[in-house]
Amino acid sequence: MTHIVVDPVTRIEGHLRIEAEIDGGKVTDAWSSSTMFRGIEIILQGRDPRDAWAFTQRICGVCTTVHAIASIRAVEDAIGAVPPPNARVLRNLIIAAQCVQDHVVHFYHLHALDWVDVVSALSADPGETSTLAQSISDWHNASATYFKTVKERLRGFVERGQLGPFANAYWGHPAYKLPPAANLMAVAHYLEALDWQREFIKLHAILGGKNPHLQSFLVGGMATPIDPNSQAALNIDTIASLKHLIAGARDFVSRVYIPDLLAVASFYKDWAGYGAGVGNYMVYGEYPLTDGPKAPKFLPSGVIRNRDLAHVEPLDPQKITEQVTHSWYDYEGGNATALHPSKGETKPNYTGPKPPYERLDTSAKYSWLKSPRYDGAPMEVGPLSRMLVAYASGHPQVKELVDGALTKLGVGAEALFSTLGRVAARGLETALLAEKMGDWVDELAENMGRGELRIHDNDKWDPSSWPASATGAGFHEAPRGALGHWVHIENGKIARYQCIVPSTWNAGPRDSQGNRGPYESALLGTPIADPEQPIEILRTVHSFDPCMACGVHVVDPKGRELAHVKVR
Ligand code: NFE
Repeated sequence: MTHIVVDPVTRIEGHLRIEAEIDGGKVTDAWSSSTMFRGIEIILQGRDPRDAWAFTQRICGVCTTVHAIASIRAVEDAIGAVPPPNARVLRNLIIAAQCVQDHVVHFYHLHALDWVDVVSALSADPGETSTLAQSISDWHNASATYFKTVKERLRGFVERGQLGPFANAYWGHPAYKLPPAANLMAVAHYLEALDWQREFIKLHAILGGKNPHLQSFLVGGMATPIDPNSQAALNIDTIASLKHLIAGARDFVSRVYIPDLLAVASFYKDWAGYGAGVGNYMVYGEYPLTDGPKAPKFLPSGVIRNRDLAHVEPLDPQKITEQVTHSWYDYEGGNATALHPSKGETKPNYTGPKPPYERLDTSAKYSWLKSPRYDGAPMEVGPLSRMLVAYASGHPQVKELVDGALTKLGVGAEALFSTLGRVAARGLETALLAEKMGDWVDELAENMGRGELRIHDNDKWDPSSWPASATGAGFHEAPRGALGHWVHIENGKIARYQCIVPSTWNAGPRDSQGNRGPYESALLGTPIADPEQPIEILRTVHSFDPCMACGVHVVDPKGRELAHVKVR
């Protein structure tokens, strides 16, 4: 038996440590630990709830926007504000753009190098790469000359020793299966995707002033004026710009990302047999299609247990709890307690070893993440959960996309419960949203056309219109999954604030019953060819798209450093 430590896991946001037992060439047990602390809930106490979004949005620069959205929804729920249709549409566009850009960046820049051997690309024949590229897509950059240029550019990086993001990987590892021609194609698209994502996210600059950390959110609506006759407002020119950017996204996703995804997946079909995890999937739902708290959503909410696609349970947020049995926090009522987030507590108490340390004591507390549970059970959240709940709920576009991909890969629906399924679901969701965004731009244009220019519910802006004591919850589907913020307001000020972020659901430690979290479960059975180079662990962990930054904020309310963690 070998005990291995991967710390820090790179090509993620934030600080994650994985420890695993390897026996007989397979992972037999695993532990997931976030090694930094988030204190944003503490920072928010006593502040104006209308400002909370600006603080919470800073939880993360990768899933920028998401904590702002969850925050304004939580406060709106507490005070009874209902954003007008334009605010809903603008938010849907901002949320979908975030998801599309984030998923493309994840596939190419955070995850592809687990599957694509960059060094092997140097031995590719550009003519072969051109033939391959043209066989899977009609994307314009596909000539032998183009791929020759990319190869030379790559060789230049290597010869000058400027490998940058390509440095220190497990190049040449036997688990890499793509032929050199496919590796070169993927490297070319890695570089193209860098340019593409920078261009596409201008959509956020148009609707939010900048990216990351958009500035146009407002409790009760949005702060972006709409007026077809004003150059100082969102107008007809804006509609044209949005349409242009969305058309570019559809083009890149359908002609580069999806063909690459299917091509790469076809070499790694064995990964449809690894990485399933807890088999429970939870979705809050996203993209309200009408206004008000009961609005139907483009992606439905629901819970699937034990991989049973025949049953989607309605979601009941009252069943959500967090435990700290294995987390560096204390609960007043004792550490075996499970607290609903509306009653949640954030009392950090680091009892782990002094860093740097060889090994965590996983029988005790071992992570800064809490263990969220739904009805007592661990839940996977994210694109796979969203696609599964939509698929099992009979969502026509999702069914078409999922069935199409399964047929192309020649695998059955059970392949979805895997590392490969997670990667594929993210791509399919990107295609779905790039397509759907056009409808919201049309809705915005129609609203402008008929003089519906409202962007804000002013009735609830003044705190004197609020009850003295109010509680609310804001739910959102962030790129990495179900995100919830819970707020309690007393006399116009925040008395309690709790966030449960997607990566907490997925990367959290064992609970009081000893049940593993989703990462920990997903790693069981993963084959490890070489414990010194555990690329297979990275494949499964990266397939969730970890973001520990959502779990990191190392200052207390006075701005002092609370903990300094040095990772070996
Ligand atoms: Ni910081 Fe995030 C997303 C949130 S964490 S990336 O998506 O919320 O899982």
